[in-house]
Amino acid sequence: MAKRGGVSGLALLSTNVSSPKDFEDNLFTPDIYREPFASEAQGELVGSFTPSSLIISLEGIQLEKPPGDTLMLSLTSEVNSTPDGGWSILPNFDLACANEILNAAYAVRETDFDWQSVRVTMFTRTAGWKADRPNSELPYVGQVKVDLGPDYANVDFGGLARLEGDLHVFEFADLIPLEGREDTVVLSMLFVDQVQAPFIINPDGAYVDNFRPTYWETDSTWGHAGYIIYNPGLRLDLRKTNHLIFEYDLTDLIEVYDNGTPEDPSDDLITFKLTNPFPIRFLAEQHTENPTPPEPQEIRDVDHLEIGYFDLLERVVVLKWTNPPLETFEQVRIVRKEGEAPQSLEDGEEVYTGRFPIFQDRDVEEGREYHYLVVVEDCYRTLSQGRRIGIKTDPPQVDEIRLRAREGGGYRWLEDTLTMTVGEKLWFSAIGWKNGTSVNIAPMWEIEQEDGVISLLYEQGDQNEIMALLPGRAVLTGYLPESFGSEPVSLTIIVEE
Ligand SMILES: [Ca+2]
Repeated sequence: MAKRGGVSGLALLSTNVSSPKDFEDNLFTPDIYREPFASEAQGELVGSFTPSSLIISLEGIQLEKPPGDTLMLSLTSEVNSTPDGGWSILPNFDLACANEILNAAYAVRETDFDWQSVRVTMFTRTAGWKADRPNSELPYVGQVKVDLGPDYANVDFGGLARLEGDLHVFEFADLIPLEGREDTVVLSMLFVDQVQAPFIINPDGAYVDNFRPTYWETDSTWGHAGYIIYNPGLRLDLRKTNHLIFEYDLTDLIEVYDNGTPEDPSDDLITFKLTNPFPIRFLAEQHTENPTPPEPQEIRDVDHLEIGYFDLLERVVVLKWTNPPLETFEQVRIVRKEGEAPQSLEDGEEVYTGRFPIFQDRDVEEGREYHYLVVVEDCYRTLSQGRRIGIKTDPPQVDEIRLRAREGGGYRWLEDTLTMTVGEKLWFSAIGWKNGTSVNIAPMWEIEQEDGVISLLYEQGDQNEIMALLPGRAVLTGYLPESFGSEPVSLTIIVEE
């Protein structure tokens, strides 16, 4: 998905590039930057560095065309909280050497080859939460690792960096030379056919209300917090080229300026390169096999290994990690053992082999202790030492189930009695409460009624829709497994003519 110094996953591909045009030259001018870069008071450029890692959690890549036809390329992994979906577990990619390519062949339908927009959204900051209890989300990553050499051995750039061996580790967001980076965690890049010159909607990273991502869209506006950057010149013809390449050129991406004091490195300023902080391109190419394997490299383990336990529509343990940035990376292998950590690939049951940096283990039961060994294998069959992680599948604990429905721009709680009229529909959601904080839950739903007064869309889920069918009275009950510790919740529904 990216390249570093010209060597990348692109080496695996032919040179049959169909798009896009060059666009970088006039995108970023100093006047849109934060100080001191806006007034060009950063001093002299004293060094350019190529990061060894640039790690992001990818929210998604979407193809779009008029009129509002959208295709989400499935690069996320979902934990279902209704029968129709749930929330996403976002995969991490190290763009220094992510050799995943998007197989866009399934984006091709009969007489339907042209896509006029690509949107990519990524997280630029490591999120503050951890999966510290069941049914809570796994953290996001936005991180840059770079070797700045001995001159900066003890420089932390005003607390922005921490040291990991010889590497300086930064939050991705802290290197963006735009305003608002302290609070901005999301970056969206759009490549749109109708755009003639690149532009940024909100260089301060502010929340954009009623945002229309593409010009032809009429009714699907949405809000968006974070930077939104438009680039021109993309029309993908997927008749001959069925792989999308998301290329992030990391060469000399990190710049250091002397801040007007060349004798003192401790106050130097560090930033993504000011000529273009986001050298991202999309290419559509035809995949070909590479006849020559890369040179052997020292094997490395996965990074950012996380684990979570979910008990919503089904019980599942989710493992998430970042693949190491190795040209020789082949796959990750995972073995599982109950009660104690596996010592080798032979010590337990092999449950996963693959490149995608998320594994969902659905073969799990409540109240057990599962341990996993996560091993990297390269194309020479060399194995890493492996990293171990474990989890206890204790059920989520809930004091109370609460129901709420959207109303205006906010919510109203649904308590005791709800009055509806025949033909009305109402979306509602269920939230677990434990010690004053919310817990994600997917209750089972039952209706007590004489005739078909109401019906429900789902038998289970954290969201649901009530349809009022006939005048009368019904009682809706939502309940969780006994092990969650919660009483059922009931709502009386009166349907009027
Ligand atoms: Ca200086």
